[in-house]
Amino acid sequence: MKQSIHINRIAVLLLAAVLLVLLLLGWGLGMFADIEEEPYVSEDADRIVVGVSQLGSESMWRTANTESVQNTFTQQNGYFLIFNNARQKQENQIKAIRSFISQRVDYIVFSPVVETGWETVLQEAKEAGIPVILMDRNVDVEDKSLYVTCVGSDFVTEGEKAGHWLEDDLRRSGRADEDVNIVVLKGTEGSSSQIGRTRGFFSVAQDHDNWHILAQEYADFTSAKGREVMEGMLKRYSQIDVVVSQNDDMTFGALEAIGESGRSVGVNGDITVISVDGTHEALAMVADGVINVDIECNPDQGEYVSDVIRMLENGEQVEKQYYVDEDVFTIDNVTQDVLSKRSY
Ligand code: GYE
Repeated sequence: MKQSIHINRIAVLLLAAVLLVLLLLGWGLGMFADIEEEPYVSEDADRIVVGVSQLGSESMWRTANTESVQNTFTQQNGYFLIFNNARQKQENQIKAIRSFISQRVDYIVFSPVVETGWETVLQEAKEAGIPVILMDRNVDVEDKSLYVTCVGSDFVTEGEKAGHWLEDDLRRSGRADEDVNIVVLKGTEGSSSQIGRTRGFFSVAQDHDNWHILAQEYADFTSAKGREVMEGMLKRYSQIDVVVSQNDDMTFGALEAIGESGRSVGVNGDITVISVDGTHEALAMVADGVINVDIECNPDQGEYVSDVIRMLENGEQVEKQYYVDEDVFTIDNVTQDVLSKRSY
């Protein structure tokens, strides 16, 4: 009797020991799975894994750009998308890119919030053998081999288009030789779109001695900041003839500020409004004569990036820069058809 109790106890202890070993083993395997960081590998082995670092969600344009990425890099199209929103912080983008490298994605796509400061992390991607595709904005690096290609807009041309439209408009209205007071709302400091649009517009402005740039200030591509900056300008300058706003969201904010100041805008108003992007809401205002001109910036870049990836997959040579198609919209060409087709 005594002996059988003893044997039972040994059996229970043995069972407990076996269970403990099994438990530790399972935990250990789980840990290794974490270290490997490859949750997608087994089910998604033949999909192309793309890590996308989006810079933020500051504007309607950006929302449309994000949607374009998310609608393109889908399972049905053969992709596995890892998406990260950096909320306007370069350090968050660097972190996201490092995590893409450690997950060994097939491609890194990113929209750099500013142009400078990318060498180290891009070098890390290069050493890991992961091709980097820039989307929307560019980087300022000496070693161009740090990225494969850039798909985006020709920002200098956009700025020039704004300047040339103003030249034509002043000529048409017989004011080509009159003094013109201009204020400029600039996007995120140090971003390609801000730098290029400023350069383009100023290259035209410098040919006109009668164009006076009263002020040029950063308003971060947001409506709230556009409103704040415009309010300040309206307080400082009693005679503003033209507002050049580097995106639609800043324009919306500026229009609120101008409205409150009692001044009128647009085709029949005191202040000429030049905007950039061409979102649905802004084009509706162009059609209503509130915004004089909107220089289109095309956010539908997902497909373009996907085309580049397909070319790389086929071993084809790609160009260093691809520009998307873009138009200029005034009251003369924003038709109902244009408005109904504009999805963003
Ligand atoms: O115009 C603006 C956005 O870089 C082209 O960034 C992009 C710009 C766009 O927030 O609305």
